[in-house]
Amino acid sequence: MKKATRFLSLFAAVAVAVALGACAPAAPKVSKIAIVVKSLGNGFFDAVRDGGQEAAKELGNTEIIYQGPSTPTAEGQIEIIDSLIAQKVQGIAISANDRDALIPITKKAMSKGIKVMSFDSGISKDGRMVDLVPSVTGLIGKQQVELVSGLIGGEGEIAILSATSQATNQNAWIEVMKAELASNPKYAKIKLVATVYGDDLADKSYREAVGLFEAHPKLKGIIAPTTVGIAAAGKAITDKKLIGKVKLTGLGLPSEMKFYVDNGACEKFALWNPIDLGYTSVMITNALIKKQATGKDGDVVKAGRMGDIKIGADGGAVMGVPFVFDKTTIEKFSKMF
Ligand code: RAM
Repeated sequence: MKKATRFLSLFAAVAVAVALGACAPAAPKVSKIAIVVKSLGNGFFDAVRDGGQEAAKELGNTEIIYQGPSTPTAEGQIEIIDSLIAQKVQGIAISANDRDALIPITKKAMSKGIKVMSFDSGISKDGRMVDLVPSVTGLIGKQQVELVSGLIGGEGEIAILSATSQATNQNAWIEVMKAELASNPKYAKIKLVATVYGDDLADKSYREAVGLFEAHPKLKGIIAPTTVGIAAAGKAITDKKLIGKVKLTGLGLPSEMKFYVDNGACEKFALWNPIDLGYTSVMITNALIKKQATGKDGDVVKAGRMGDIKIGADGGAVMGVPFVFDKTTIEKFSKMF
């Protein structure tokens, strides 16, 4: 009898333990989201990473893996994605160095269930589920032309100092700039004399800027639609004592441009908030992972403090409107990004 009681209480204890085990919440599953950038060492992408980490913290159970090649090449990004597939990450948000070259590897990732989106610099539609642009491409391109025109008084020679020749984002903006210069009568007296590529490397961008001064002595303005390029051009204009002679605008980080706004090398430039861009990208990748969105036209992602992000045709999404910075606002924004 005693034996039977002991057996029963042991049985009851085991049953309770099993039941408790079944009810206990499963160990939290951590989503690994990789942010893959054009290249490391670029302050713009460091700010994107910070925004991504902020979103991950808010979401909980989310780990950010921040990676990029040392120079902005598609080959470097392909290697990274291959290793992310092996690491079994759940999502990848990438700023692409080439819109087409990455398609086979991102398709491979998606075939393994990894959710892939591009942001900033997109992959063509077959290679990702969503493509988030910081602002409407047409708006960015037109704003750049308007800025340079304002600085040079509506006439004279200008040049573009871009990032890499394969960059999806810069190439799309440049296409708009060229169309705007060719078609808008306001810009009839502005002549685009060269488009050069500094590859988002500070030293190469600096050399390209100096090359422009030498090749085009009548140059009045530079548009550098890259944060690396505009800062390098600011330094080149300063070093070569061309402040006031060659006007500079483009897309820059206030923290990197404050010096050149203060010394007059660059009176006005534009950008969006890269922290917001990283934050929004992680929110969208998370929504894809959690199957709250698939990237189809009409999907809406609840992106925390950025509100609702609407996915449109071909998985395209837009974040907001670019800000313009000048000496009245540079102080405040240079402390943020
Ligand atoms: C550089 C990169 C990035 C671009 C910014 C404006 O940091 O080329 O892709 O969006 O500039």
